[in-house]
Amino acid sequence: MKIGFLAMSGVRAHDPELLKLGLTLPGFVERSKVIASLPSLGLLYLAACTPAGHELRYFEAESDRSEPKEVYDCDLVAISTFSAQVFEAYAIADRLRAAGVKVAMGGLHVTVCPTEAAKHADYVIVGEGENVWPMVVIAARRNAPSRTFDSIDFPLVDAAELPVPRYDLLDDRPYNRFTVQTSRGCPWRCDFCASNVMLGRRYRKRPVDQVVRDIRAIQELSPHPFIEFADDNTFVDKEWGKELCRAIAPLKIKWFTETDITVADDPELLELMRDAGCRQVLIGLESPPQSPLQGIELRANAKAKWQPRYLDRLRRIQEHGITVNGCFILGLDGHDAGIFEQVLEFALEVPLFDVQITVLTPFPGTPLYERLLREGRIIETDRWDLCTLFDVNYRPTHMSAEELRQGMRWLTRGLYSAQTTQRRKRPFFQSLRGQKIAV
Ligand code: B12
Ligand code: SF4
Repeated sequence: MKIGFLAMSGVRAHDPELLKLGLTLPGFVERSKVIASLPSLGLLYLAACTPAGHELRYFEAESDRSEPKEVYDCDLVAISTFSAQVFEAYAIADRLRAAGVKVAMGGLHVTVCPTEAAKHADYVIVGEGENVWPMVVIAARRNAPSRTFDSIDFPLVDAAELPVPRYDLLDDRPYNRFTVQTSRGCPWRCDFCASNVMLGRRYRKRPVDQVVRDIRAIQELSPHPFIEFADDNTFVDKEWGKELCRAIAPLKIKWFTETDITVADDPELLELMRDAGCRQVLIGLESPPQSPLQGIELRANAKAKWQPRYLDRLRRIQEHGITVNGCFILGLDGHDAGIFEQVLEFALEVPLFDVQITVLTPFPGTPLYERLLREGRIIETDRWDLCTLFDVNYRPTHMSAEELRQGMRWLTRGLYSAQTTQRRKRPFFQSLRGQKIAV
């Protein structure tokens, strides 16, 4: 069979004023350009797990979000879904099926909404795909009737047995960054989190030599790649993290990852990260004031416990020559209209090299979504296209939805103007003078 893997990249947002701001503010535009061009790691893993004897092609949806016409030459097309793009994905799936192409859909969104997805796909896959995908390919080849496959009925994906993702299928597309996974899942459980933790399997780390193997495979295609680790939380296990840094240091790559703030508690780890090429860590701080953090991490109230030492921990990371991208969620329960100024002040006080602001987003399948639904606080149900992290679709507790939208725009202007961006970034560069690090 000819099998196509169709990725739907790019960023999504609906708020017209925010979009307008995004097109003009320097800090905002830089990050959007960087992330908009990441390939789909999930699909590259599936390609690597495809039984032999099939012809494989990787496609990106066009910039107008339509499917490239070559995809109609395939017998089976795999589509990966996030909530924000799922309606676009369903429309493409409907067109492909009408033309006689079989469609398989998986990913974070259909994992939590499989019944909805079954109206648009021949095969729906719940959870991690690697062990299920070969059965889907066999089903398609036999023309087996439509069905849903649940990864829970298959062995747990062994993190030590993952193949090299088929980066080679990316051909000579102009990607400026590549993704690699060093771990899957996260031991914490924040009520709003819609990351890989949604796939329902436990936290697993990969053997470091296999991470090295995957990076080397990328270097064969692109000698000086910038790597984004597509992990939920890389440095949960500090000793394994040190092993990882020692192993990747000789590869001379630059990389970025997502981790929690406890990474700051181990100076030896920070040194090893810097020497191994870590340029930035993205950390979910969520809220400068502590009380809105109470209870949002459901296992040990970890986020509220970490908050009192935010300032010194963030400074320590940046003093080690690693920039921090601090993420804040606006509109948590308890946030009032003062939160926008508090975030701006905090970002300048650290000062944070990069900042990401998003609005609280009830992704389907999360405890947050269930709670807001119960409390009658979702404004429009089933509007998955609004799950962009930038569009407000719920009623906050201490301000109106409109105040939250306005505040988001105000803070966007405040944080990303040329002047504030310079105030946030310059101290980092100044502190590097005399040190051996180049960013
Ligand atoms: C890299 C990334 C991107 C890349 C995606 C590139 C691409 N073409 O896929 C870019 C930068 C484009 C991106 C964009 C967006 N992203 Co993003 N992104 C991530 C990130 C950091 C890593 C994802 C990843 O690579 N995971 C690793 C792979 C191996 O896992 P996976 O994709 O889930 O695939 C596995 C299974 O799901 C399954 N599977 C997946 N697809 C399929 C298909 C079939 C047929 C089968 C059988 C199985 C299967 O098998 C795979 C292997 O086990 C995550 C955060 C995180 N740490 O996870 C956020 C994340 C996925 N993004 C998120 C969001 C919100 C967005 C945006 C809406 C942001 C915006 N406003 O624009 C857009 C979405 C628009 C779009 N184009 O889809 C949310 C999604 C939440 C949700 N449930 O929908 C996440 C979880 C971040 C977060 N915590 O909020 N993102
Ligand atoms: S620490 Fe991050 S990845 Fe882990 S559950 Fe919380 S938000 Fe999700």
